[in-house]
Amino acid sequence: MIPGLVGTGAQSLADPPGEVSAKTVGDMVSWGHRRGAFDLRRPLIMGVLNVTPDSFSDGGHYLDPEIAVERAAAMVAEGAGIVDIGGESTRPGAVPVDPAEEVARVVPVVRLLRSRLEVPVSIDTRRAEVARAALDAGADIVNDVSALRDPAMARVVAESGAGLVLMHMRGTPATMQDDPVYDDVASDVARELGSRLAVAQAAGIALERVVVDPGIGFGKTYSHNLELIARLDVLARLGRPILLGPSRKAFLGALLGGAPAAERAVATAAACVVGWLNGARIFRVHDVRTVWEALRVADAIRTATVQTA
Ligand code: HH2
Repeated sequence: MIPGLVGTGAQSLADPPGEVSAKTVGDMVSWGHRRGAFDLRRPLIMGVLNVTPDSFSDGGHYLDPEIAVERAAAMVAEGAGIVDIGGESTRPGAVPVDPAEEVARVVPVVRLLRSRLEVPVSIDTRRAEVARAALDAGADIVNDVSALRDPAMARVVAESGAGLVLMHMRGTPATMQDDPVYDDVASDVARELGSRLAVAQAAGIALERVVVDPGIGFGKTYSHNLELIARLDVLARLGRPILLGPSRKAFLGALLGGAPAAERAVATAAACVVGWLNGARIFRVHDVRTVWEALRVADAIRTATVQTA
């Protein structure tokens, strides 16, 4: 971690698209949260810990808080710098979970994890009351796949000083894969995320604490997902670090001729490496060791190129 934060945040939405300025690049190598800031000059891995019965690739594995915290410790040992705890599946077609049930799933895990490990914890939720309960139990970051759609969420984040992930999604998990259409997927996603950044800023959330995420698989066709990873430079113009979550998702299975979710780790690593080369800084993944190894090599090669160029 590096002390202090740099810069003030996003380019204005009125700014013409163009090169990312040197100042903006400075803004994109740090991400503040409740207990410090991440140094994003190196790839940062967010390990996925789903405490749900029905998540698409690991549902039902970590319902017992002791087992969940063991899994968190293993991911930290493998290279995770954040553990992301989720109590509601947002897979395509998922039915919303009652907020009280979501709180009952996540809070004991956040509390136990916080008592055992130093690693920053994010809470993956769309609901302000779940975020508040998790922050009270010791979480540091709110990962909101609906980008502040709950009207009370922005205040919870602003008041707590939590870090925030603003993810792009069209519609809801129940409907998002019903024929998603964009004029230009990269520009449309960037513009829509830009307006959510403005909402965050208007609510008093310091932009140094916010990162943006194109929402791989959330209201996107397989080719939209590929194009978004290929064109992350368009998203980078928002001036905030980019988080990428391709982990084990269906577009990878399709590319591999129908490989099941548990056999998509190398494909996930490939997507993360290209994402890193294209400007993503934080990677939300299940297969931490595989992705960490791939990013370690990619980063070493990229750094060598920069030094000898
Ligand atoms: N993807 C999922 C959940 N949360 N958060 C961010 N910021 N970015 C993502 O791409 C993202 C996310 C879906 O994956 P998973 O948690 O493994 O599945 P499920 O929603 O079925 O629990």
